[in-house]
Amino acid sequence: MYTCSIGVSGATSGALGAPAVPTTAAATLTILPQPLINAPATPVVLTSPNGNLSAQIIVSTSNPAGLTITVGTTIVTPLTGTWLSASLSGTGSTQTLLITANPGSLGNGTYTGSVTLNASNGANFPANTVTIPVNLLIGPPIKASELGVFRGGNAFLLNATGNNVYTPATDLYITTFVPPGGFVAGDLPVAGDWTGTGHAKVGIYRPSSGTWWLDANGDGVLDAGDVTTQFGGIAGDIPVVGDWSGTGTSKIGIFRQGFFWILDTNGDFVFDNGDAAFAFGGIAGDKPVVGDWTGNGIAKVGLVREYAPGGVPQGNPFYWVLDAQNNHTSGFITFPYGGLAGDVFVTGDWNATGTAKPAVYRSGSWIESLSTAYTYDTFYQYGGAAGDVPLVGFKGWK
Ligand SMILES: [Ca+2]
Ligand SMILES: [Ca+2]
Repeated sequence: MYTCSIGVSGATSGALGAPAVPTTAAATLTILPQPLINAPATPVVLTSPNGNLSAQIIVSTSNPAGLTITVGTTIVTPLTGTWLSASLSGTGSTQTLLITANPGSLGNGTYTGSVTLNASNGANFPANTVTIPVNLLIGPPIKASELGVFRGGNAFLLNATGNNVYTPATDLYITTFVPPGGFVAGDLPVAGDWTGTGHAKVGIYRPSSGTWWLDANGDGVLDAGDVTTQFGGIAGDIPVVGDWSGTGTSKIGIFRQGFFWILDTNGDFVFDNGDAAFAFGGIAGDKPVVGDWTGNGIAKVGLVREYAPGGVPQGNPFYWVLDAQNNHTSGFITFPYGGLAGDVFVTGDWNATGTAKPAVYRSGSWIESLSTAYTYDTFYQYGGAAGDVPLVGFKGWK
């Protein structure tokens, strides 16, 4: 509060010449604390057609002067006119801002806009403003993972129609992707979107030499457009495939000696600077699994573990430990799933939600979880011939 006084005085007043009487008037200027809007100004990312098209933000106001204020919103959508909307609900010092995108017929791309919060007590007494950027990402639909098996040690049977049943007319049966000199016992199938075209292609890992042959150009034969590389090769190395860096292509890796992960993070198919090597695991019998557990586009590691009281494992693996935070040390997702003798642990985005879910492959039955509740939800029969090795086509086979 500021105070002052205004003095009025003069020598004479009017024609009569009477002396003026000085007077003083008090004046008071009161500056009240400004009302404040508190809300995070971090960008809101909305995605279509898979993902979230709305977001809720808590908006609080501090109003030390006790004025009546109303929070309003101003919406800016520079690239188009109508895809972004916002509304406030609640009253008092805490309200909820709902930001919603309506993609309509917008094409693939990134659209930017913003929502600005403003407030006033209605008497020309504005609060601060908070501008929240909004990014709308529209991309191709996420495709569900599809089933497949590696059969007879030399052929890929792939459910390329995504219907989870064997369909002779439309499924892929690839017998022509063959390593130089032919298959040898122990060759393992791998699959990934080696080039980012939006579907998985096959490959082969040879444990005895650490050699990978990847059908990068997806034509079903090993030819000039493909990848041949060395990565791993120590006895016991288990091949893993995932998009370790979220760039949209599948990358190779190795799970070594039950605890050590070597991942080709930079995607050049050789181990070099820029790649990742870390410990995660270490109880005897740990089985590696990988997948995008959280839906942020980055594949992460996981294990399926045996019951191990006092560190002494016993029984079959059944207990999943997923490195959801991708820090290899904490914040794990854990749950039991499967666990019969012979279960093969696989993962996939079975229902195109954007996150990888578990399944067990059991003599040709695929027992899938369709949510991150990690419960048994459905099962399909695909493969099941003696010796079939399950193979998941992340993002489908074609
Ligand atoms: Ca090829
Ligand atoms: Ca590399």
